[in-house]
Amino acid sequence: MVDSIYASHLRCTVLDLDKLAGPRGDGSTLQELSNTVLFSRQASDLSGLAPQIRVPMAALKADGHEQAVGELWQLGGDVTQGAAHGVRYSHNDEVLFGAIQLAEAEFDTLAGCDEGKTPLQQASEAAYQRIFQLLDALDFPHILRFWNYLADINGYSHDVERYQQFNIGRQDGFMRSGRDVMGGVPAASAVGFREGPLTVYFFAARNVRPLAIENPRQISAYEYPQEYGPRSPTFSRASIAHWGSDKPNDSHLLFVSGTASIVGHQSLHVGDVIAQTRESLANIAAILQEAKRVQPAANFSLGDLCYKVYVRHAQDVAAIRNEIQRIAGVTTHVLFLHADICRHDLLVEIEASAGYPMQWDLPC
Ligand code: 3EB
Repeated sequence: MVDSIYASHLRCTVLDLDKLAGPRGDGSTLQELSNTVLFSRQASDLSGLAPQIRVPMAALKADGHEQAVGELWQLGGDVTQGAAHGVRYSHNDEVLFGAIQLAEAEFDTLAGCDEGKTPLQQASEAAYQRIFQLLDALDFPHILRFWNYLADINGYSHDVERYQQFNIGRQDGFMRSGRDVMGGVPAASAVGFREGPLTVYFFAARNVRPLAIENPRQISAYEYPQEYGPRSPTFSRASIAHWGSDKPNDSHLLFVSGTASIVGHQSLHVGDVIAQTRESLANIAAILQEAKRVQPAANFSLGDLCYKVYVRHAQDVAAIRNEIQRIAGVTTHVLFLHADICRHDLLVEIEASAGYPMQWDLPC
């Protein structure tokens, strides 16, 4: 399945896990599933599988019903797997996929609380420190993309919004690991599920340093004003990595961060999910234009991307899907996930990627 050479050293298959449930074949499926991110609220969906990570979040079908979906990432060439400090990883010579899950209860300690750090803040700081330690040890210095998932992201505890607790811990994790927190920071998304451990997965590269792309329509997140919290979120609007090949779009790996209906630093179209979808896509189009400006060979258009859409209300899926297909094209692949968006006034957030072979085994 993976003999073809691809510049990004990655390929992805999106699988309907309900189709895989039941008796399994000869074990080759099992092995292939080892780099899989599972989106499912049922732990039982895992029985017999050996995934890297399960995000306790449901995927959604077009009719709004829940679905269990797997995102299987395959690395080309010789792959090494391992675990260190709770970070599970697999890598080839160029690219590393890693994941960590930390229960906040583990950090409900007197020592941490003495420092005035909430358990979520400590878990976030620890997750990032452990990830950077691993990347330093294995010599994968360049982060391509982080995905962050945390429980009750819009909730409050210790008088601080939980997304802000995460932001403080993440930024401290970066700083304590000697990483920049402005400018060339990694692309990312951060969204919420109902309950479960802090979950972070990521890709890093050994030899290729990605370019961080910002969006001229938006203030950089790391420069958001104080009204959004004491510490800014540490992410760029997209990252683009170039491995060199004759086919430009095949050799640029593009990860667009979670993108919402924000212009400047303000949420727009509060209460209108269609207008928020349109604004988010206008932001992604601006990011693609900016990517092309700084890297002229990276000539992506909206129709070239695969999308992951975080939806606050399951009943909005059909309308959002229609709007995306109207703007980006009817053949566009979109995976919907039922999530809380980090600002309470946002109903939808859209991320995207391109530049690697994708096999889509879902109906839409
Ligand atoms: C925004 O633009 C919407 O904290 O890592 C998008 C992508 C958002 C990443 C993060 C947050 C993050 O501010 C929220």
